[in-house]
Amino acid sequence: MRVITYGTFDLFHEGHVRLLERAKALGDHLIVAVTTENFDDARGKLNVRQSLMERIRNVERSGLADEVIIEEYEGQKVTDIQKYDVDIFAIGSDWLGRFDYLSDYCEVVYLERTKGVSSTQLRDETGILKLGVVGSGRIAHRLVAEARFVSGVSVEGVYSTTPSNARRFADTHELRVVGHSLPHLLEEVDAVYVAAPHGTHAAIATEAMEAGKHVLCEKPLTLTRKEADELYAVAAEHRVVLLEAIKTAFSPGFQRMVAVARSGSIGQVRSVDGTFTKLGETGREIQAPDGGSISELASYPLLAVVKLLGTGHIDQRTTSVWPDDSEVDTFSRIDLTYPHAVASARVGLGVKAEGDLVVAGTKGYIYVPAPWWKTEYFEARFEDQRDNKKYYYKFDGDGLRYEIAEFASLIRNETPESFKLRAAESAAIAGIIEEARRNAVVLR
Ligand code: C2G
Repeated sequence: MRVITYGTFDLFHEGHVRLLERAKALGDHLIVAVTTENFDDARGKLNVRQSLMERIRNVERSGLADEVIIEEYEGQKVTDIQKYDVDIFAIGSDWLGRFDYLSDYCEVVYLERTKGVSSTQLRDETGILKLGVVGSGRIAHRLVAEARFVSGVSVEGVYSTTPSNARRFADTHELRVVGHSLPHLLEEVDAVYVAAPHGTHAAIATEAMEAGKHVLCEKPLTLTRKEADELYAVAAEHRVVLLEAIKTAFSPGFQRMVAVARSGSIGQVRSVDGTFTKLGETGREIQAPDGGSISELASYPLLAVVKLLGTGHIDQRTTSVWPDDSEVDTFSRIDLTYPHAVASARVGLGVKAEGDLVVAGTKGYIYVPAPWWKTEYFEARFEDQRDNKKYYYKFDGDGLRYEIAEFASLIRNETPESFKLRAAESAAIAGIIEEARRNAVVLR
């Protein structure tokens, strides 16, 4: 029986070894295909640290491969299986179901993956970041799914105030640790991702940082400016990374849009208008005390505002629509005045509008079509249309992989702050959100 398996095999660890052992045991000839940088880039895998040559060498050194080949393009698996006369395609169970299409060509086997990369010796040698998840809701699920596209990050465990939810979550994602308490989870990991209800972020993040753990915290970081400032102070004191998970901030397209706008190509920025609306929300998003259009969604347009105009606004006015039968505001407009510019953030839960972003300047404007917060494409437009320019970028999957990659590389490089979202910018956003929720003119 001829067996084939594929992978990046970056920072070669015991999970890889066991996978290769299991694959080899399925037959008598094992072919291991190692991905090229190019192919990893095309399939949205981030932060691969070792070169193709190093990764191949590690696979060879394991002594488990009878043959090593290179995977360099989409669709290659179909060709390889036929070309190498393969009987069994084997891959880790984190890909369950994803390669069923190959069963037209050979047997497809999903092998149990190794839960976590548990030896600390390994961590020190290879620099794999062990991550724990606090919370077990929809966004937490998405984060784990996206983390497999970030090399050097291993999601090890979960903690939830509802133990049965945590257990189910750990089963779904094959996690090693179900924390029976937050301190228990913290003992097992280097860093946590906080996806618990907004009102609990500050307490959880503080406890984690005081235990010396890095924190990636869902937006909104906090609902008050004071708590946000305190959290960044705790991070500085304990020399850990605290990053607010506003995914847009870390995506390649959005960063480039900000850079183009701030490079002066559209002149001086005079206004920023961003909209983000959603239909069909249920659960905490539309429940008191922490739900509502502002707390759920304003982080995104406010991110664009502070990145483009800074944190020095001189006036803020908010208008919220808050229907009598709703526990929360369902549509809000936050207007900000800067010394030489204005900004408007529009957000809605249960109201649908065009979700675009327009940055107006003295020489031209930037237009980012909906969904601008998953920036894949934008245009710089001018009076003379011949000067218009289109910019295209990648935004893979849900985009959470970009924030995970940034978080991991800040930790690895011992950089306390990301220029893509500075502490001062994140705290300013918390302040604007707090003010908007407190002092909105409310329409019923
Ligand atoms: N693996 C594992 N246990 C781990 C980590 C990884 O069993 N703790 C397995 C994966 O399931 C995969 C192999 O090791 O089968 C290689 O993993 P990666 O290097 O992360 O490569 P991957 O991104 O899974 O590549 O074409 C490439 C393939 O689609 C998969």
